[in-house]
Amino acid sequence: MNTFPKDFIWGSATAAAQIEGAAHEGGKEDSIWDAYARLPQAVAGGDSPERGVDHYHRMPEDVALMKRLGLDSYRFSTSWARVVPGGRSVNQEGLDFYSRLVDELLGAGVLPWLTLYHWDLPQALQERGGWTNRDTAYRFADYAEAVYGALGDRVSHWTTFNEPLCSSLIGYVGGEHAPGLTDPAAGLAAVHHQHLAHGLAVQRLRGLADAAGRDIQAGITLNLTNAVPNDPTDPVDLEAARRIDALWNRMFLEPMLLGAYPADLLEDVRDYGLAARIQDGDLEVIAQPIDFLGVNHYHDDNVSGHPLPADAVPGLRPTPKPGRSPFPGSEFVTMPTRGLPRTAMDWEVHPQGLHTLLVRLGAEYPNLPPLYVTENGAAYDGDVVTAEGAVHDPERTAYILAHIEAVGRAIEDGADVRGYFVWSLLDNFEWAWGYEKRFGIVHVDYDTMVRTPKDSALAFAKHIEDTKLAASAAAIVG
Ligand code: GBH
Repeated sequence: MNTFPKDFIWGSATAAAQIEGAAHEGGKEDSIWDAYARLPQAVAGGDSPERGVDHYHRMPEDVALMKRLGLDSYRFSTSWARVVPGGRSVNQEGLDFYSRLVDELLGAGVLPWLTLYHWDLPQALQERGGWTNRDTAYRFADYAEAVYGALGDRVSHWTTFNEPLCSSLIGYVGGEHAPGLTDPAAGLAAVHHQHLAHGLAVQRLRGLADAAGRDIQAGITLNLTNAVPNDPTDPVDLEAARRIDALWNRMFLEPMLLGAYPADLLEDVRDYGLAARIQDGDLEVIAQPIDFLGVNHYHDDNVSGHPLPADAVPGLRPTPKPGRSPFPGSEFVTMPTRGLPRTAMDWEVHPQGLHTLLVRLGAEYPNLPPLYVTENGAAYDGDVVTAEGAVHDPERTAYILAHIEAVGRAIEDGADVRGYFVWSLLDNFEWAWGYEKRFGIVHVDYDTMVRTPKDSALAFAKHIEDTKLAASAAAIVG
C-alpha cells in the first residue's frame, strides 16, 4: 500500500443539479438543466433533475452516511438558480439550505469543499445570452459574494467552476449538454467569459475574506486529459493530439497559470472570434493566483487525425452527428479505441493515465499550485441490492482502488497531490444520460430513495481507515 501524507484529504463529490431535486421548491427557479431536460430527446429516458435523489430533503441522512464512511471532506456545489433564482435578487431560503448543510457537515467532522458552478446557470440568465453575454461573468461574482456572505464564516475551501470545458464546449458547441447549442463562436465566447468570471470571483472572495480577517483557499476544478496520439509515429495523429491538448487542457490552464491563451490554440480557433472577446486587463484578472487546482480525471483520450473506419467499434465518445463536433477548429479529430477495458460510459480504464497526468502537470507548469483529484470514479451496469442489503460492485471497487494507487505513485514521483474525491457519493442524475448511468459508491433506489452503500463504499472507507492507521503508526515510529 502506498503511504499518503498524514493530512491527505479523502472525500467524495456530488453536484447540486444531480442530487438535490426540489427543483421548484424553496424559491428555486429553473436552471438551464431543468429547461434543457424538457426538450424532446435531450436527456435519455426523458429524465430530469426535478426530483434528483431527493438530497434537499434527506441531507442530514446523507451527511450521516459520509460520517459513517469516514470521509474527511465532502465536495458539493451550490445551485445559482436556488441562491439567485431570477438571476438578480438573492433567495434567503436557498442560502439557508446550504447553511444547514455546512452546519451538519461541521457537526459530523466533515470539511465542506464548496463549488460555486457545476453547470446549472439560472435559466433567466440564459435568456439574456447565458455565457455568451459578458455580463454573466459580473453576475457570477455577485452570486459568489452572496454565497460567501452566508457561509464565509464556516467554509474555507472555495472552488469557482467545475470543468468549464464541459459547460462551454459540450453545452454550446457539442450540443450534448444544456443549453444544447451547436455554435463554435458561442462556445469560445463562453470559455472566455467563464475564465473572466473565475478571476472576478476569486478577487471578490479574497477581498471579502481579507476584510473579515479570514484565510480562504480559492481555486478551480478542470477536467484534464492526456491526449494520446493513436499512432505516435504518424504526424497526422500527433497534430490531432496537439490540437486536443491545446483545446482541452492548455486553453484552460494557461490563461490561469501563465496569463495568456496558447498562441497555437488561438491560431487553431481563429475563425471563431475568441481573440476579439479578450478585453484589456482580462488576462490579469483571469491569472489571479489560486491556492489549489482541482483535477477531474476519468480516462485518457486516444486521438487520431484520420476518420474512423466505417466498421469501427464506437470510440471514446459517440460519433458526433454532423455539425456537432465539440472540437471547434479541429472538427476532423476522431477518438478510436485502443482495446482497453471500458466502463458503462464506454470510457477506457487505464489508471496509469492518472499518474502520468499528475506528474506531467508539475513538470510543465513550475508555478502549479497544490493539486487535488476532485473527481474520479466509474459507472458500471448491474448494481443490484441483494436480500442481505449489499451491492456487489467489484469493477467499480477495482477502478477506484487502482486509481488511488496511481495517485500514491504520482506523489512518490514528485506530484504535489493533497486529496482525492471519489465521484460520486450517490447514484445521481448523470446529465444527458439521465439516471441510467450509476456512478455512486452508494446505491439509490429511485422508487423509494433508499440509500445502500455498495462494496466500493465499504472498500473506500476501509482504505481511508487503513491509510490513517499507517500514517499514525509511521508518525510514532518516526
Ligand atoms: C464529470 O464530467 C462531471 O463533473 C460530473 O458532474 C459527472 O457526473 C461525472 O464527470 C461523470 O460523467 O465531448 O464526447 O468527447 C465528466 C467528464 C470529460 C465527460 C469530457 C465528457 C468529453 C466527452 N467529461 N468528456 S466528448
